[in-house]
Amino acid sequence: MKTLLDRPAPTAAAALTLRRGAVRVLFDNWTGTSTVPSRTLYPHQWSWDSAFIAIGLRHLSVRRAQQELESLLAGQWADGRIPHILFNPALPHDAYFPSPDFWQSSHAGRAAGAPTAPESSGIVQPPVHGLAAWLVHRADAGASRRRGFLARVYPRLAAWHDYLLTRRDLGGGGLAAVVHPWEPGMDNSPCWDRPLQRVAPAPPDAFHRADLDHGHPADRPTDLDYGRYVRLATDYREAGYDDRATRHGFAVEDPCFNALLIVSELALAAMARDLGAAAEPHTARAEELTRRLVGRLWDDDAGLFRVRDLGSDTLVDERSVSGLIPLVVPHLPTGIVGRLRETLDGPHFTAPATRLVPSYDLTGHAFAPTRYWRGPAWFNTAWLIHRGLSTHGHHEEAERLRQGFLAEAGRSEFAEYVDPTTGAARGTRHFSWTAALTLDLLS
Ligand code: 9WN
Repeated sequence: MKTLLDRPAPTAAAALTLRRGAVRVLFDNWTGTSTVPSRTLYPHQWSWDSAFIAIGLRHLSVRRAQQELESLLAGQWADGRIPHILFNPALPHDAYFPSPDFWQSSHAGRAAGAPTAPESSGIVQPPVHGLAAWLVHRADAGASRRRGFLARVYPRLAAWHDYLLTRRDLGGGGLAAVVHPWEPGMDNSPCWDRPLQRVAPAPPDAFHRADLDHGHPADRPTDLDYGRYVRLATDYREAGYDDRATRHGFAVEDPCFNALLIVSELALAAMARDLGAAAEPHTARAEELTRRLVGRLWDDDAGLFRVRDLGSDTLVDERSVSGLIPLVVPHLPTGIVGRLRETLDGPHFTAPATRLVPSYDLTGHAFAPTRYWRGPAWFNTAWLIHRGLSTHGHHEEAERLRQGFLAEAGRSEFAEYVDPTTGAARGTRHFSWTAALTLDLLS
């Protein structure tokens, strides 16, 4: 019997239509200096979105891809952090919540070295930027060298990693911690439920959710989630975004975040080599981080990496796609690669209606097929797992995932995510990283 898994790769004509559609999304969402994730739901510049977008843009215009990353780096704080949002000053404050009035980066963040402009949030997102910058450089290394691209971005990216590995080593175990559910980029993952129980939510009348003007409430986090997001961000802001002074109500070590740090650290090694600088400190750091990742987060019985809750210093008993993304780390022990592949193909992550990977365990108690990071399948995580499978030589599986990605991206009009049980498109459409990573997988 033929199954969905046997669907053929797109024909040349279908690939051309897909490519045109993806290019259109990226043109429409380009502001002149960077790309918004979505014109409606996310009208500013987001950190890890820009990294994924640059990876796709390099196939259209290397210059534009460089600009995407460099406009983000222009918002870097003196302590090295790259904020998760840079705000477009031309938009009204109620275009997105929380707005610059809430974050107050240019006043409250002064001590941590926030620039006076652009206004930004004070939290961060996963460090995909090193990888993105290296891929953008390699797309046209000659032009990149002539323009001094690496020479400009390398020190900034090195400062970013230094921030994460010093100020954010809150567990003292050599991994970077995240201090807000927005930081790992998987906002309402069930992995945060337990640690978030310790956080008293801000009262509902303390904020107005602009996301519900554009997104369906069933697809989005709940008001209770938002109450906790607001409380945590307010506490951080009130402590001047100082990681030492803040009593972080939420602090976890996330596998995806740290895996991306390792991959980006290896990209810094490659950049250093290209610039005639020493690569060894970066490769040594990547090796050490890989050891720490395995030592602190690997769960051999479950066959995936777990989140470590620093509040109780225990692993969280939930299976999330975040725990599969370390496949992207090149020097992972072979036994772990094998176990991750089994988990990917097993009942927790084999989605019946798509070849993508659900964000959360299909059999898990909190699985919700349409609610954001509690089940839906996302395209950036599929791209990372595709990269991981290819890195470890699993080319057939990588190709199946690539075909699934392209089929779903086209069918869903470049949706933000899809319901893994039906394949229905959810969230916003014409979402930039879905389009950008489509271009990358078509190239
Ligand atoms: C909060 C922009 C971002 C992504 C995140 C995704 C979502 C924001 C929100 O959108 O988060 O940062 O308002 O829900 O969870 O991964 O970077 O696309």
